[in-house]
Amino acid sequence: MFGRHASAHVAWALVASALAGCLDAPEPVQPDALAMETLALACVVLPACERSLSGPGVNEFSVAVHPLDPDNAIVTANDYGAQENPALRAVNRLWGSWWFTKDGGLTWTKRTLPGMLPELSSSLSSYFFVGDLVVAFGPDGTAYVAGIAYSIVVVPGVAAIPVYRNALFLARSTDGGETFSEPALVDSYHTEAAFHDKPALAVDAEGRIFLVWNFMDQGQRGSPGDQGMRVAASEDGGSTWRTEWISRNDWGISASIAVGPDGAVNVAWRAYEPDAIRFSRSTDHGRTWSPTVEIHRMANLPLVLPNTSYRAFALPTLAARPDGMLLAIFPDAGEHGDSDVFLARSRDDGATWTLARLNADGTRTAQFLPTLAAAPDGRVVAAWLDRRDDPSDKTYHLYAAVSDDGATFREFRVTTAASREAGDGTLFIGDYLGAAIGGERVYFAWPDLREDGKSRLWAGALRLPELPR
Ligand SMILES: [Ca+2]
Repeated sequence: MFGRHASAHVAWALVASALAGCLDAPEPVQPDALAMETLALACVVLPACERSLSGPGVNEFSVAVHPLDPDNAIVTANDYGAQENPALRAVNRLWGSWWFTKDGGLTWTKRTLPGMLPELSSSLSSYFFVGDLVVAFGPDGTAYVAGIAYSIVVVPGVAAIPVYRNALFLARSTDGGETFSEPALVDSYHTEAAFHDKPALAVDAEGRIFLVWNFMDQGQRGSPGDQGMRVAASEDGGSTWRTEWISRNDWGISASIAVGPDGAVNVAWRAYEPDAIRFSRSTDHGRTWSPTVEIHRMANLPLVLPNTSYRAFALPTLAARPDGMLLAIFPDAGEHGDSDVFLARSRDDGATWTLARLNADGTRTAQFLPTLAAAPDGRVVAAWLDRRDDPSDKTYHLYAAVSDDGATFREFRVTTAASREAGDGTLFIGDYLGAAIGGERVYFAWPDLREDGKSRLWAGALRLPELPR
């Protein structure tokens, strides 16, 4: 999601949170009976369970696993670490990179999207910033990476009128992430008023590609209410797209897609008016969408967590089990007002949801940036950043929880060392992290501050049979 370079949009989000809190402040949610036990996991005996993959300035991770080769996984990220390089800083570029492994997470290789250096021609060359990369595999093992590209440019001959340029793009890989095709633009706008943000990407069992994002138009071009969640669907590998609204006149952000066992496309997102997690569903491959369902009305969780300077958006991740159960994970203020991780489950295609707190610690520390992944056999793994081990509520570990049935979870700590306290007041650790399951492996990618208080990409893989049972 846009980071430090879109302050106006961040301000929107802040204002939205504050307004929603004033107008409608529901009671903190009460957990239902979700069985949970906390167990220790000896990460040190699993050689691929934590690896530092980057220098500082890398954040916002997406993970996908090859459906036919669980040793092959791809992680994507905002590679703001490019600013550590004086040559790249000179051309004022913030770009995106990906890392791939073909040995189950023991070794990773980094590649950067084309177009970062202006002299290297690419469809992205005319943009200054690339971000919010998201990765997914299709059923045949083709990998896709999508993201947003944007810039403010001055049109020659039209004085100094800035034109906001913003696009969604998609690239594909047929070699497990070693190379990606030239990115193709899926949708683009040239106006100060419109902005695409935070795409989600999914491929169904027939190879159809779905890209969902939040479209914002501040009203100079279209009607004041011309914003909401949009979907682009492709049935030919990304050559052509059909674009529809999922919701309109709906101020939201950060969609998550889960294709169900029946082929239905399920989408959840964070809405701001009112402050809620919302849901819609398509049973015709993205052509039409159900009326919006509210999964959960948010309590008053501050955007910036106490005791640290980094923001932690309350964003949902959606997953579908093979029995049709839908699960949505997101943080919210718990019984004591601190941040907790909640899991909402639906057994009726998203019509109704039951809510439970997932983290089972007895502290009042923050649990935040949760994500969720479901395996074809029905197992579910959740992961989040967790400060329970630091009584001062400043440093965090990566925690995870595994379930066979979506109802009974066993939580455990993944990392062997805590993050350090954030190095400075401007730290941006990203708005989300990643997890994905393939075969017997679950991969995680998270922002880690343990080395020097700066955020780096760490990734790891665990074998599902070795997780607590
Ligand atoms: Ca908490």
